[in-house]
Amino acid sequence: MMHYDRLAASDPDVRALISAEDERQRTGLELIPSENHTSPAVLEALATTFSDKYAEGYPGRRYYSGNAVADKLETLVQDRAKALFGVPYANVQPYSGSPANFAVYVATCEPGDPIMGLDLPDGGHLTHGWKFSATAKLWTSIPYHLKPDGSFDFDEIARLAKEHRPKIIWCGGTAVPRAIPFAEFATIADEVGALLVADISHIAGLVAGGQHESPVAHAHLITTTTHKTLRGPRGAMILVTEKGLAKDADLASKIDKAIIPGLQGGPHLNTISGIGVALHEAAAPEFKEYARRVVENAQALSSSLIAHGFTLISGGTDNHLLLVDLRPTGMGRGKLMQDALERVGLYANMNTVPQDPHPLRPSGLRLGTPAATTRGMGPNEMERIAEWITKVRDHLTDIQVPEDKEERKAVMRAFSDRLSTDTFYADMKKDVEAFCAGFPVPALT
Ligand code: DSN
Repeated sequence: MMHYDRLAASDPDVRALISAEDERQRTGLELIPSENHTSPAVLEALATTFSDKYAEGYPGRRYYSGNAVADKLETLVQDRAKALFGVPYANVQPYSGSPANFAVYVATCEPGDPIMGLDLPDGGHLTHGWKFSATAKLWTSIPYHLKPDGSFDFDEIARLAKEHRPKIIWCGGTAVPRAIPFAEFATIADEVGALLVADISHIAGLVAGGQHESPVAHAHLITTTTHKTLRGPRGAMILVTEKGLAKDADLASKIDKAIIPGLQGGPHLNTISGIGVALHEAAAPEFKEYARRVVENAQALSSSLIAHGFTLISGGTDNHLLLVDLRPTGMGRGKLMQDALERVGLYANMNTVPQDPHPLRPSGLRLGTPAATTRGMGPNEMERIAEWITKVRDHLTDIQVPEDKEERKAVMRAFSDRLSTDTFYADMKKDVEAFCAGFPVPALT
């Protein structure tokens, strides 16, 4: 448990908000698949004097003095990343996933070049060329899709790749419950001369823990955030594979230059030290067991929800996340479920379902098990969670989300009022709190 005595004396307002967030996390349950709880060691590494230091450049070639220690730190973290993922090069400076993905474009594309990625409503990321992202304004985005059964439509991907000859094909996403078939993507990318970039932000911890195939043999570049299944601080890395260097011997140097001076200034050394701690933890044998249990729990949660009558995109999961299709009970119900679950302390997020016509009022609910597994929960707890989600769904059956904007606003206002007055939610919140007390958040013990 961190005590923050000096912070409390200096700034009671911020201290109080940190306490409130600690309390929210302790008494509720993070089911958002992109979230996790870091170890106390990772959190301690974030709050150090490394936060005070500028280190623009790379080890041995900085633009500021006083970086002998920073050089050792960054080299250590690069080496850990290379060893964990089996790659010859790692850049550990990206501030987060979107800047990492932008750096890949800047390093490898000219403005306007064609690029391909999974369409956002089908589970792709904003930076894979979503039409409202700058990536689709600066480059020519050709989105590909999932089939109705939730699998990748490789006929479409191959057809679009041959037609448009993209510079980059992204594989990976933010709401893909099934394994990414890297070899199939590589066959298509190689045929058209594209760079295959695997964005493994969601599954990096599963790759490190042996629960998902590694993209290393297939992709030229790999990007990943460090705070999802990998359980580190918020940050990101770009990895270049042997295959990438064989295609372009300058690829690593192009990535370095895209990060700085291309897009970023000084790296956040405290974050880099936290990433180093997380990589060290992910290399330990216990992490393999953690990754195995994340998937086991996601599959247990899937089976329980299906048994309670829910429909899942693709019918289940191979990884840490599941995507509930709420359309059988009405369109646009993602926010209803998200807000009702939040009210009882279960944090999930509304999400589009494949080809969802309304990304801003989506019809899916995204759930994941990385954080619950970190707290020590197992399949029995997943059954309990599925029961609560089912009760919330059944309690909402009298509400439908209207197409008309004004009617919809009125319905959502009434729903919001009901969340604060209906004792159903207050009672369930107490049950969730009692349940969570048995599964401490590691940094809060
Ligand atoms: N926001 C991340 C997620 O929740 O998946 C992706 O950037």
